[in-house]
Amino acid sequence: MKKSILTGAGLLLILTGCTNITTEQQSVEQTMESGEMQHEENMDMNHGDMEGMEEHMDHDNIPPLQASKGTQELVIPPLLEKQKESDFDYEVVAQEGTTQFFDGSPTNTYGYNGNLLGPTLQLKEGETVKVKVRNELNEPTTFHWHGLEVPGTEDGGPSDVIQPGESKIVTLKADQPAATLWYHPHPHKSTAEQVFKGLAGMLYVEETDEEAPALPHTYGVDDIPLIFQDRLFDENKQLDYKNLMNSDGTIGDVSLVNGTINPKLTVTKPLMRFRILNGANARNYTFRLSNGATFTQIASDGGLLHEPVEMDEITLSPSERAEILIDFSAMESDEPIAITDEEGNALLPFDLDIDGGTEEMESISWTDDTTFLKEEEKSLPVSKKIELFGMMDKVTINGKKFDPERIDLRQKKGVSEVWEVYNKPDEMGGMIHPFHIHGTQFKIILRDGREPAPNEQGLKDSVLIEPGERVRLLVTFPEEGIYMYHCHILEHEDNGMMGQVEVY
Ligand SMILES: [Cu+2]
Repeated sequence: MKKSILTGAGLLLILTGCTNITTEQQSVEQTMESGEMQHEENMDMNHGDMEGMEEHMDHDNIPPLQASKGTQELVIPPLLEKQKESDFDYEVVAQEGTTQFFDGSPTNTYGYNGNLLGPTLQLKEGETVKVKVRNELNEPTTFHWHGLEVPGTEDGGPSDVIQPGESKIVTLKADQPAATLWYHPHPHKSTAEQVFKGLAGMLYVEETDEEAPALPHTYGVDDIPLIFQDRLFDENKQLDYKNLMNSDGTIGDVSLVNGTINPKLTVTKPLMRFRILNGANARNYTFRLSNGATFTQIASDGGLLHEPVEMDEITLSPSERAEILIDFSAMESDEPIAITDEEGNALLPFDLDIDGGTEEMESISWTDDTTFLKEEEKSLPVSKKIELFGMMDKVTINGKKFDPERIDLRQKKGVSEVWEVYNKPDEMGGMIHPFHIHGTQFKIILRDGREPAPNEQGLKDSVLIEPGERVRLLVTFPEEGIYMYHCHILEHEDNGMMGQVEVY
């Protein structure tokens, strides 16, 4: 069978490619000191004296998303084309534009190389490219490559500001397994607004190993990016962030997929691969299929899972990704099928128009002889403790708010350490914080003392942490530099729920 695939050395390499483990007791102890909790001091929250509590979103009462009417074919972001005869390979321009979401009322939006969102940038595993980034906005921005393990100088964090009208060339080396990553702005205190207005794009690291599983990979045909976002529009159909924003995370009732309102997707192949990004500022999504069918998750944030996992739903917090396969061959074309949210609202209805094809779900499998985590990785001591706490503008990490002048943690390049991240509940129970670390793809060792679910046994750069939950991560930085770690509720990030780790 053409598509039959089994593992081989390629995948094994991917899954074991995780650096040398050295405990380095001395540096660990130093780190413990510098990362020490200070939560009881200045920033600890007393709800009695919190201002603006009434604005705090009741997180059990999230405004529901409107179901898609299925009136527009899903927009597939174009592939970013390589420059010819130029001293850089790609150009990404942040610019203003307008988008026609509603009849007769154009909405002012931001986009990369266009009006809304951005083109998909494809890098091959191991490839090095030069990307010219240019800021045509009327405000400063940065270009952050989320999930890409590049040196701190290329990472596009808040210190790497590109002023209006300016540009620079960054060098991106995709020295990591094939994965679905993304890019977005990261300017301090305006990330949420710039993403809300439309800045985000997909960044793929593409498989080059011929031994690797032969997954559907025809872009826009059987390999589809899906950027899920919710948006709130004002009465003039504008994304007036300053008036619409909620400091605890701006949540809207309008569902966009790849920037398309009321989308549907015409499916032409029996076996489809979807690369799902939760690109929302703050909303968590749980995705299901409307007909109750299962699907197969094949990848998490940083690449293929240890093995494919059959799922009937998947939850993604902001910035998390999942690649899934849906087998449409057994589904009736007259039965309505959609990707829904947890309320059953159809976010992406499918029209089946399958032209045949030979792909079979059964042929897509792989097994791996190695364990997801080695014994010596599991038994490493915790060397960095992170405590997430607060809500609205009172959010902190280890009792502190972001200070660009302060290095919070230090870690040696190539040395694995265990970060324990605790989401400290408050009197109201607390809320989910998606925790993201730049410059690394980590593994989840334990969730509250338990092994991670099979669909989290893969590389991750963002992790959903429930209130009261304690998550242990095996973190290794392959490059040097200063990297952010932060809550990926973008308003929390802008409110200072962010720290810096220096990798040396
Ligand atoms: Cu948060």
